[in-house]
Amino acid sequence: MDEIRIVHTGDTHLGYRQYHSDVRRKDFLNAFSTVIDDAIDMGVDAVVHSGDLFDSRNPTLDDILDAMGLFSKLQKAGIPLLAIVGNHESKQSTQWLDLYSSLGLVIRLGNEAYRLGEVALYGIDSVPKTKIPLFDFTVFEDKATDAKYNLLVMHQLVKPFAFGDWDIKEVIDSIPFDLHAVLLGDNHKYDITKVSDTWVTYSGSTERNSTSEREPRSYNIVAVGENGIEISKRIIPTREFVFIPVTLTGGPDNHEDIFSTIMEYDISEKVVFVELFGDVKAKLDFSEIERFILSRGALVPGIKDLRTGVDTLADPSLKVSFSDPDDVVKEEIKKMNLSSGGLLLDDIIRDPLIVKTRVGDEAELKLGQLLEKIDFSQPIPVNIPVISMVADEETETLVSDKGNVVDIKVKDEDTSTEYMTNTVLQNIVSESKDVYVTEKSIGVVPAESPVDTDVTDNSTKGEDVDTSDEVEKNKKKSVGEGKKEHEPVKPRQYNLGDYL
Ligand SMILES: [Mn+2]
Repeated sequence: MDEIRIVHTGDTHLGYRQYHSDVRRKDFLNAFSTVIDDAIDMGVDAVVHSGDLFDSRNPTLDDILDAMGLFSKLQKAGIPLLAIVGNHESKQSTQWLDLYSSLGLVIRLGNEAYRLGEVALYGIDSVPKTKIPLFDFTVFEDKATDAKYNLLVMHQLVKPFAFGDWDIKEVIDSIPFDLHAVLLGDNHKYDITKVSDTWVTYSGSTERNSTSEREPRSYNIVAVGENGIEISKRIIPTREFVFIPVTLTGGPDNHEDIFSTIMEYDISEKVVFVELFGDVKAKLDFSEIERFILSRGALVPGIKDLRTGVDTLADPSLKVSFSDPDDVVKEEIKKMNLSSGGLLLDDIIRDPLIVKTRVGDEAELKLGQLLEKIDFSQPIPVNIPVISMVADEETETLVSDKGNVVDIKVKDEDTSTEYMTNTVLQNIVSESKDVYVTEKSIGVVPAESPVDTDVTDNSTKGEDVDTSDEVEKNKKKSVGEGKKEHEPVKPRQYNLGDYL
């Protein structure tokens, strides 16, 4: 048979403005572009993309056009791009890949074989962790072809690799025909092994999505020929990350020690992290250190305070620093009166120990545990401090004749922040003649806040939690109800957010 050569890449995360840097966003595009150029130079038979094309399910128009530009290059070179959907760009039904597919730029892999000579390729889009046990392998029944080799593309964390949710052996054994290789995305770390004579490999991400991705980035070249399958790794040149360890000794001038250590490194145009160890009592001005790193020509300055016990020190001058906006965020979050579910999600998203690809699973797990503790037969728990009501012309009260839904705009006197509350009155209230507001105000949303962490049952669907669409809908709903002031309003359904 003629040799078939395939470039296997994935986790390109186009549109990721890492460290809020537009240059980093460009880096992610450049890395993928390098892979595409290599594929064209090598004249391979296909490029396989194993998911997470975009960093977000809502990429910008620039991201969409950037991707289209790369895909057009491949198309002009006559190289098909075969792809599956990852967890990051996954939409409810129609996918971004469908847009490119309708333009003839991408072929979505699924349970129908895509043939390249003696090679048949199949794909399984990213499956949320909770749906893995329910996966229906019968969709692959009668889908075998006379191809000599079968390749499956997936976007999943699999065993026997670390953090695996799905045992790849189960997949190999359950597909009703022989698989010769499984080409994977999701784990950003290159890896390869053989499971029951089947190659199983991660190409790795094309750019560093976090400081934990220290190894050089890479893609795979899969060569399928008379002698079987050979998989080799190619390194992608990407922007350098420099880690500068500094052990503070308690000497008179900590900053000078740090600066002189930084001077020993070439950090020009690089992403630079100073890692602090040693004397926990050393007083430091992080913003000054960051300014110094930038003055030496670095692209991104960062400080990792790895001194043990630094968090437990009482000295506030150590805790508060300009360079640590997390502290400011914490303060602001306190003021937002988030529900316990909202706080939990916030914690997970900000936890530096939870890698981005795990956020969805972690949220699902922790919210699940929270849900198990809640007795839904009980009235909604009060977990929001009562905000004093201001009865002036700015206060709008909308009550139906039946009177069990009230939307009230209230003002927090301390902060003069306006809130819209969806206040559910208990039945006893609606049955009495006097309509009054109970203290069971729930789901308090700052009226002008662009960010919302109100948890609805939809947001527990797993993977990346993105409730922004939901928020918009809720806001519109509130406005809509406002217009029909005197029409009866339907009783508000409790949702999970009310309980969390
Ligand atoms: Mn990814």
